Amino acid sequence: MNLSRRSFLKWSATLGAMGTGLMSLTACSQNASLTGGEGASAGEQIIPTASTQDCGGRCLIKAHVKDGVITRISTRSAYEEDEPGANMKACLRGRSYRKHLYHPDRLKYPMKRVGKRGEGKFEQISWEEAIDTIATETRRIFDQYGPESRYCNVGTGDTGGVIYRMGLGGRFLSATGGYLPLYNSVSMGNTGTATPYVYGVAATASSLDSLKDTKLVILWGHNTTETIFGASNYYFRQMKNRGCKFICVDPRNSNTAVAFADEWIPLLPTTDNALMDAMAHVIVSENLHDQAFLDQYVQGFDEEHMPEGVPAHESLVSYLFGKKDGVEKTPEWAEVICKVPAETIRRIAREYATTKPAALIQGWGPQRHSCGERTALGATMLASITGNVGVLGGWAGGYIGLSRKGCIGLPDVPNPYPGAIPTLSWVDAIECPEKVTPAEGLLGVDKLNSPIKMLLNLAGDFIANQNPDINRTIRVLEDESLVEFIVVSDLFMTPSARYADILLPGNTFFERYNIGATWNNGDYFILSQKIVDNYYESRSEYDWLAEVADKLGAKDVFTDGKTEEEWVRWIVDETRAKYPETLSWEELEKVGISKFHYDGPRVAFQDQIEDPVNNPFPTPSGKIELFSKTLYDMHNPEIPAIPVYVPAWEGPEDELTEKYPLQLIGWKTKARDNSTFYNNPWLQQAMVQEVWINPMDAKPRNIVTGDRVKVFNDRGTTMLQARVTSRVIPGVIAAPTGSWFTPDGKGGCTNGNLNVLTTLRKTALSHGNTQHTSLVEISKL
Ligand SMILES: Nc1nc2c(c(=O)[nH]1)N[C@H]1C(S)=C(S)[C@@H](COP(=O)(O)OP(=O)(O)OC[C@H]3O[C@@H](n4cnc5c(=O)[nH]c(N)nc54)[C@H](O)[C@@H]3O)O[C@H]1N2
Ligand SMILES: Nc1nc2c(c(=O)[nH]1)N[C@H]1C(S)=C(S)[C@@H](COP(=O)(O)OP(=O)(O)OC[C@H]3O[C@@H](n4cnc5c(=O)[nH]c(N)nc54)[C@H](O)[C@@H]3O)O[C@H]1N2
Ligand code: SF4
Ligand SMILES: [Mo]
Repeated sequence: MNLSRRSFLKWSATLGAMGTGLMSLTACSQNASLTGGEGASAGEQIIPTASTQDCGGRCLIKAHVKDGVITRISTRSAYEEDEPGANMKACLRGRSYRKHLYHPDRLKYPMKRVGKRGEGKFEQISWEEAIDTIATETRRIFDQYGPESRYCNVGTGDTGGVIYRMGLGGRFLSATGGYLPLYNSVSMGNTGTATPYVYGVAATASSLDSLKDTKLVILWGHNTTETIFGASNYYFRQMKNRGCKFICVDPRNSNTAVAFADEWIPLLPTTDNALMDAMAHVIVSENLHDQAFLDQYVQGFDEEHMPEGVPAHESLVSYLFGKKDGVEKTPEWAEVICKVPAETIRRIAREYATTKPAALIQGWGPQRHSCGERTALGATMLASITGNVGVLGGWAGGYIGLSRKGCIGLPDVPNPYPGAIPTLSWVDAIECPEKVTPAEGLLGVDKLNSPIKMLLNLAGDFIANQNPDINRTIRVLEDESLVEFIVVSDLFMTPSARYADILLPGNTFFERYNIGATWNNGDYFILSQKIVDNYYESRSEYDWLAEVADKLGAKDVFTDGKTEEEWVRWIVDETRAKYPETLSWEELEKVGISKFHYDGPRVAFQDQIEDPVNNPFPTPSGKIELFSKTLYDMHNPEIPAIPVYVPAWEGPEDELTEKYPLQLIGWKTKARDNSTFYNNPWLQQAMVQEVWINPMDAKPRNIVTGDRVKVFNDRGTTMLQARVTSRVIPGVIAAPTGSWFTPDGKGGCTNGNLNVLTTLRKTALSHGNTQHTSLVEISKL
C-alpha cells in the first residue's frame, strides 16, 4: 500500500509509543490551552467528552491525553453520586473506547473495489480520485435514473449525535437533486406507528423523574441494564432502594431481571397479548378496573362506549368474556399459549390493578416481532383499564419517546423527491421495485419509476450484518447490474464494507466535534470534543461530502457556509438562545455536560386527564381509543381494532413449528452497540457469542454447554457455541445480535450472526421490523 508519508510517520509513532511513554504528537490546538484537570498527572490533560454511539446512554468520558495521544479513559468515579437525570458513568464499552480508536485494523485510506463485489478485494486510491468518482457516479445515476434511484441506508453508528452520518448522506443527496428516503425506525417503528391509533400521538412517555412514588414497575421486555435508555437505571436503582417492586416479563432472565426484579416471568415470544388479555380478564372479572376512568376517557372498553357504525360484541369486555367467539380469555386459556402459569397471571393482574400508581414499561424487544404493533398496544390497554394514564407515577405505554427539552438540530435541506419507503423495503426496491407499492408502505408516490441504483452507507452495517435475511441481500448486491454504485464509509472492514465499490475511512467521535444527546429525556447533553487528529487519512464524512457537493455545484446548500465544527458551535448557540441555562462553548470545553432545567416531572396526557373538555386526546373520538374504528375499518386480521392476541406468523402456533420447533430471539448486548465494537479485544473478553438453550431443549438434542452448534431454517445457518441454561424459557433459544457475518460460502455464517436466519417480511400496519421472530432448529455440529 502506498502510504502517505506524513500520516504513516505520525500514526506509527503513536501506535508504537502507546504504553511506552514515548509520545511524539501534539494535542489538538483547540485544547492545547487546557492544562491538567482534576486528578491529572504531570504533562497530562484530562478532556471531557462523550461518544455519539447509538447506545441509549450518554456518559461523561474523561480522555487522559499526553502529547496528543489518549493514554487512558476514565469516567465519573464509582464513588461519585449519580445526579438526577443523568446516567453519566461510562459502561464497559465506554471504558474500552481507546481500543476502538487505536485499533490496528482501522481503515486508513480511501479504497476502490478491484475484485467482484463482495469479494473483499480493494486497492488504495487518493482522496481526489475517491471524490471525483463519487461526484461522477452521483451525477450519472441521477441523470440516467432520476432521484429515486439514490438511497442512503440505515446507519446508526453515530445517531447518538445531533449531527449524524446517515443524516449527512441524506442532506447531500437532497442538495444534489433528491433521493429516495426511508421512514420507520428500524428500532421501534412498530410501536411508533401503532401508538397514535390509541392516543393520537406517538411520543407518549412520561419523564423518569415522574416515577418517584411509583410502587410497582413491570419491565416488559425492557433490559435497561444493557440497553440503558437514558437515565432509566439511575431512577430504577433509587426506586428499588425505596422499596418499589419490580417484575420482569421476558423470555430470558435478562441482566435487568437479575439486577432489579423481585420476580421474573418467562413467556414465549409473540404471546405477550395472551398474557395481557388474561390479566385484563382477571382485572375486569374481579372488578379491579377503573370504571370511572374508562367511562370518561376511553372508547371501546364496553358495549356502552363504542363508536357509531360498529356491530355488537366488538368491545374489549365482549372479547374477554367470549361474547363473539365463545372463548373466555381466562388465565387457563392464556397459560396454554404463553406458558405463564394461570395462578401467576392472576397474582400479577391483581397486583398491577391494586397497586396505585403502577408503571408497566415496555422495551422495544417485544415489538421487533411479526406481531409487534399489537404487543405495543397491549401495554396501552392495561394502562387504560387500570387508570394509569395521565397520573403521576403511572405510565401510558407506547413509544418511550419524550421531548421536554433538547438541542436544536441542523435545519433541513428539503428533498425535492416526494416518495419514501419503509426501512426494510430497500432490497425489494433494488430487485423488484414494482412490488414496492402503496399497499406495501410506499409513501408520497404511486410507484417507483426506477430501482435503487446507488447506495450510500455511512456509519452503518445494514448491508450485510444488521439487516434481515443477509443471504438474500448479498445475492442481490453481488449482481453488479442491479445496484451500480455503493459507497461505504466506516472505521473497519465490516461485513457490509466488503460490498463497497468505494470504501472510505471514517473518523471517530474523538476526531471531530459533535453534541452527544441522551435518549428518553434530553435532560442533558455533552460536548463531544475533537481530542486527537484524524487517524491516518481518515476523514469526517461531512468534509468529503462537502467536497463532492462542491463538484456538483451544491456546496453552499450542503454546508450553508459552515464547517462541521461551526455547525456544532451553532447548535450550542441556538440551544442557548432557546434555553438560557445551556452552558457556553467555553464552559462545555471544560466540564462537558450541560443540564436542562425543568419545572417538574412531565406526565404524559396529564392535561387530557385533568381537563378533558379543553384538552381532548388528538384521536378521532377525542378519547383513548382502546377500540380504534380506523383499525376496525381496515379489516386486517393481524391488526384488530382492539389489541388482543392473534397467533403470530413464525410464532409458537405456526405450523412451521413442525419443521422448525424453536423460537429464536436476539438481544442487545453490553459488549457491543449493535455490531459496533464487535472487534474490540477487551469487549470480546467480556462476552462470548453463544446461544442460550434451556436444558429441556438441550437434552434431547445431546447439547451441552460449550458445544459448537448450528442454528438453521430455510433462510440460512449460523454456527456458534451453546450455553445450556434455565435463564431462557423452554421452546426458545436466544443469542446476542451484532456478531460479524462470516460466510462459509454455503449460506452459513461461522460466527453466530443471527441475520442469516431473520426475515425481510414486515409487520402488517407499519411495514416494520420483525427481526426477533424466526423459527429455527438447532443441532450439534
Ligand atoms: N448495550 C447495548 N445497548 C443498546 C444497544 C446495543 O446494541 N447494546 N442498541 C441500542 C439500540 S439501536 C436499540 S434500538 C435499543 C433496543 O432496545 P430493545 O429493543 O429494548 O432491546 P432488545 O435487547 O432487543 O430487547 C429487550 C428485551 O426484550 C426481550 N424480548 C424479546 N422478545 C420478546 C417478546 O416477545 N416478549 C417479551 N416480553 N420480551 C421479549 C429480550 O429478551 C430482551 O431482554 O437498545 C439500544 N441500547
Ligand atoms: N437480528 C437482529 N438484527 C438487528 C436488530 C436486532 O434486534 N436483531 N436490531 C436492529 C436495530 S434496532 C438497529 S438500530 C440496527 C443497527 O444497525 P446499524 O445501523 O448497521 O448499526 P451498527 O451495527 O452499530 O453499525 C454501525 C457501523 O458504523 C460504524 N461506525 C461507528 N462509529 C462510526 C463513526 O463515527 N463513523 C463511521 N464512519 N462509522 C462508524 C461501525 O464500525 C459499524 O460498522 O440493527 C438492527 N438489526
Ligand atoms: S456506550 Fe453508551 S452507555 Fe456505554 S459509555 Fe458510551 S455512552 Fe455510555
Ligand atoms: Mo436500534
